[in-house]
Amino acid sequence: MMRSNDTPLTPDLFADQAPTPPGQTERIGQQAFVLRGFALAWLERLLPALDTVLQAAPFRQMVTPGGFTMSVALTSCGALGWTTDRRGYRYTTNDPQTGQPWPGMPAVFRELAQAAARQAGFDGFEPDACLINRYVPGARMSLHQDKDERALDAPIVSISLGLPAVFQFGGFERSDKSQRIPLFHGDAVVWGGVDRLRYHGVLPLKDGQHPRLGSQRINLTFRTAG
Ligand SMILES: O=C(O)CCC(=O)C(=O)O
Repeated sequence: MMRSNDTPLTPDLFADQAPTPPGQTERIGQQAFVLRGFALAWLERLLPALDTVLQAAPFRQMVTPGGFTMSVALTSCGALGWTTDRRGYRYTTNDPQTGQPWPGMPAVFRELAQAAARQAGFDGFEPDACLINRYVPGARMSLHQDKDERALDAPIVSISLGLPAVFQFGGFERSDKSQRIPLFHGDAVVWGGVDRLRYHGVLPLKDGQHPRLGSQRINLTFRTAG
C-alpha cells in the first residue's frame, strides 16, 4: 500500500527512522515493554564507548555446546561476560580469547540501561554484564530463554543499533506462539518480573545499509548475572 506521495508504508531498510515516533512505549507483556527510540539521545556518548570496548574485546563467533557456530558474533563488557564453547554456556570474569578481564562497563552503558529499566518500572537495576551481539545480513538468534544469570529477579534491557530486525517474543515454552516485533536503531526492549523467562529470538537479519552503522545490527543486552 502506498500513500498519495508514494512513500512506502513498510519500513525502509535504508531509513534511520522507526515507523513509531521516539518516546512511544509499547507493552508486549505484563512486565515487558518496547521503548521506541529510547537510546537515540545517548548515541553521541554510547557509540565512542562501544568502539573502545570493541578494541579491547573484538567480536568473535562462538561455538555452542552442540558444536554449532553461532551466526551472531559476540563480545562482552562488565564484570562478567557470557561465553559458549563445547563445554557449555557460562559467565566468565575473563575474556577466553585474550585471557584478560572483560573490558569494564562504560558509565554511559550502565546509565542507559538503568534509565531504560526505570522507565519500564524496574528501579534499582544493577547490571554487571553487557553482552554485545553483532548481526550481519542472514544472522539470526534462535528462540531461547536467558537463564544462566543468578539474579532472575532483575530485568533484561536490550538496546538495538543499526539495521532493523524482527524480535520474537514468545511464552514460557519454546513451542508457544511468538509476537514478531520490528526493532529499529535506538529502540530499547525491557522485560522482567513475570516475563523474565520468556523465550525470545531474532529472525534472520535482512540486507540493508544503515546510515550510521552500515550493513549490520548491534544489540547490547544488559543483565545482572552474578
Ligand atoms: O538481539 C536481540 O535483540 C536479542 C539478543 C538476545 O536474545 C540475547 O542476547 O539473549
